[in-house]
This record gives sequence, C-alpha cells and structure tokens, in this order.
Amino acid sequence: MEGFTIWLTGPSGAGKTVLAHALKKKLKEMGYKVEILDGDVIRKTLYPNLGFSKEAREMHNRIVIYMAKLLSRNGVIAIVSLISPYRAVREYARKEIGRFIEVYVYAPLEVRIQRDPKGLYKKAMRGEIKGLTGYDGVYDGQ
Ligand code: GGZ
Repeated sequence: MEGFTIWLTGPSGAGKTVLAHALKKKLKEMGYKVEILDGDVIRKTLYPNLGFSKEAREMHNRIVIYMAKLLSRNGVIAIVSLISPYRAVREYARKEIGRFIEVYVYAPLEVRIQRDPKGLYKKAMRGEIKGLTGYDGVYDGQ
C-alpha cells in the first residue's frame, strides 16, 4: 500500500507527542508500517543548538517534510509531531508530500500551563525564554 503523512501541528504542550504515540500503537495493531517524526527528537539528534528563530524553524520543518515525503512514498505512515507554526510551511508540506492529513492539536492555555512537562511555560512566564509557541511566540492559524 501507499503510505501517507499525518501532520500534527499546534503549540507546545497541546498533546501532539502523546497523540502521535497513541496513533502509532493503534495503526501498528492494524498492521501498518508507522514511523513518528518528532520535532523535539529530531532537533536533539541532529542539531541541538539550532534555536527557534523563524529561519531555523523553517529549515528544520523542511527537513522533516523531506523525511515524511520519503517515508510516505515507501509505504510507511509518517506521523509528524511538529509545532510547525507557519502556515506557508504547512502548505508547502501538503504540496510536497501529497498524501497528507493536517491535524491541529489544541489545548487551552491554562491546561498547557498546568501540564508544562518541561517547565517551558514557567520559564516563559519568568522571561527566561522568548518566543515559546503558545505563549509569546506566533502560530499562524488555519
Ligand atoms: C517553541 C520550544 C521553545 C520555544 C523550547 N518555542 O513542546 P516540546 O518543547 O516538548 O517541543 C518543543 C520543541 C520544539 O519543537 P518543534 O521542533 O516541533 O518546533 S518548531 O516546529 O517550531 O521548530 C518545545 C521545545 O522544543 N521548545 N523552546 N521558544 N518550542
């Protein structure tokens, strides 16, 4: 069978990674080949010091698009878990990958602040990090 890409986008702490793993489990049980492309994991593995400027995010997102494209056209379901805050980049992903489902994963700010597994919202509120998507960083909606 042909593969496809499920693109999970949305702010930090919305639940993309948890959803990606639940989806993977379900799809594997159904007999599909599945890979998760997680933005945070790819960053840590390939370029841990990249940062979060618009240029850095766009370059990183394009690398993930390329990976998803290769997997999708080789019979794998690629589940992408990536903030991917720029609509233009998500549109480029749709065009490049072709077989593509975009899912906006959302949880209200108070829930994200409550979850805050890495303490990023706390850091953003203290002004220790800037541009946290979902707090003071941009997210281009649908
Ligand atoms: C956004 C940040 C930031 C800032 C650290 N802004 O939710 P997480 O913690 O576990 O995953 C996020 C990860 C970057 O994710 P992506 O590669 O998906 O982002 S993007 O598509 O925008 O390139 C988050 C953490 O890094 N993190 N500082 N300022 N996310």
